[in-house]
Amino acid sequence: DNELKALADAIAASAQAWTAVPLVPGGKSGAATINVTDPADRRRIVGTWQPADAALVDKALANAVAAQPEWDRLPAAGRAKILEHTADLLEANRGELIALCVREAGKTIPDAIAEVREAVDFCRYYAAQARKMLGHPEALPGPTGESNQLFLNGRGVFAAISPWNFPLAIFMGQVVAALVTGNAVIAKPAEQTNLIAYRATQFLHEAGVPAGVLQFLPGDGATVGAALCKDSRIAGVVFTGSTETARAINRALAARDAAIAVLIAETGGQNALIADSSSLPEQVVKDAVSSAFYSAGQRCSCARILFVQEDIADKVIAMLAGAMDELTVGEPRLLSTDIGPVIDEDAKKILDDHAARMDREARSIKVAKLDASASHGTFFAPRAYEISSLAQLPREVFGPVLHVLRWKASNLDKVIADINATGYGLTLGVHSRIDTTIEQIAKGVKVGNCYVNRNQIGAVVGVQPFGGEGLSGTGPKAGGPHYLARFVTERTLTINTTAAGGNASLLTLGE
Ligand code: UN1
Repeated sequence: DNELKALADAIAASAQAWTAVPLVPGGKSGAATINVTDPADRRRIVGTWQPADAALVDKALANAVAAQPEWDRLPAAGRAKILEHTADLLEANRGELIALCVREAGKTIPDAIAEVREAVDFCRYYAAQARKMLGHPEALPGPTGESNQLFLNGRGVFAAISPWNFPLAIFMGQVVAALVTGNAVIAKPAEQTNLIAYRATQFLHEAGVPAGVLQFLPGDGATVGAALCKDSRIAGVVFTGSTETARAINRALAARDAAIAVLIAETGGQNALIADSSSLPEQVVKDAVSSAFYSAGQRCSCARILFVQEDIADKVIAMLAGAMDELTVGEPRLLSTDIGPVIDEDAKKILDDHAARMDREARSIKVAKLDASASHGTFFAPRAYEISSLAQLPREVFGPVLHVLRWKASNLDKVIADINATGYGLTLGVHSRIDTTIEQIAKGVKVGNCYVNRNQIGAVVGVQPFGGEGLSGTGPKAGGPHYLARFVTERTLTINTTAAGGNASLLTLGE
């Protein structure tokens, strides 16, 4: 607790203004700098950043193409070591990184601590995976007189397009996965959180990633993101963000007269929590509140729809309203705060519009109150509504809004079918103490992460591989054992080792 208090005081006292510029060897942007303001108080300047211009995008691509082969030839263990060194640097600088997550992204202190933890975990986990997977060529069994080996190499140049909601963790996860597998990376983070991404890039360089192998290219979607995706020098894109943007990236990649690129996309969700009448209402409410409202509902994993069985619905709804009265929504620098601001004006506007529509078309259960400290930022009060049909909802609403629906025991199949009909498949919460019901739901709903009798956020790297299907993404799961496989090419080497083949000795390519 003392450590937390010291951290909170340090954040409040930190008057540091951060600066971010493109990191492209031999190149410079001519664009004017842009101010970053604190989502919790728009009068506070956090720092400035300079966008890349079109000429710099071209320079970055040329640098990456030139730098990648040598990086790919390094033993995987060497690259893994650099990731581990990066993890140490993140830990050594966690105070600054936590302050940045609070000030630039509006994260609460617990969320900022978790963010740094997750970034460290990604570095260490992918380093370990790379050692296992890429450490040596895999010898494959074959007939006598023949040797067969499988070699894995980087694909080339990856664009890493990362979101603002996990500005350090997902940025790091994408970038280090692509790097450790032997790719060069051009990182284009969300415009709202360039300062954090810039510091993360600096730590990777300090740990030993060459400047041409990892370049930082901040800018808007059109000038930087779209320009990268339509360039034939890009071998793959790793993306987290909206389903709509993932589709646009896919179209741009497909339209190129070039090799077919890989797209690894982690997108939205329309996540449900199903509670039956055998569940514990206190636990349902506790988990619904943390899954729907914490982190200001700005996780793709958040619960958006609570399906509650009719017998316990009145009780759960009354308890939910009571629990929402206890939430403190305000200044994220204060340890007493549960929920901070939403990321920016645009996000708030979408949520305000959705709330106005729900106020007309649904039954309002509760609007949480804002703390006095919330008067100068982009805050949105958490809300719960009772709706009568999923058809009332737009696709993903990215903020602290929970929609409650009652269901009857005889209708469980329909609940499952309705959830599947959204087309998304990211997280699912199940609250029940009946094994057969849990099994029916867990087997019936097509989702990537199913959580039983707990909340449905905060997947742990290496323990709960994270990612969805359908409109929610391509897989493979981040923080899981198959993630790195999509970043590599595979080469099978078959040699005739009999006299007829000149008794060729075993070649080793790379390692
Ligand atoms: C996201 O919000 O884009 O499990 C994905 C969780 C996080 C979600 C990250 N790993 O809550």
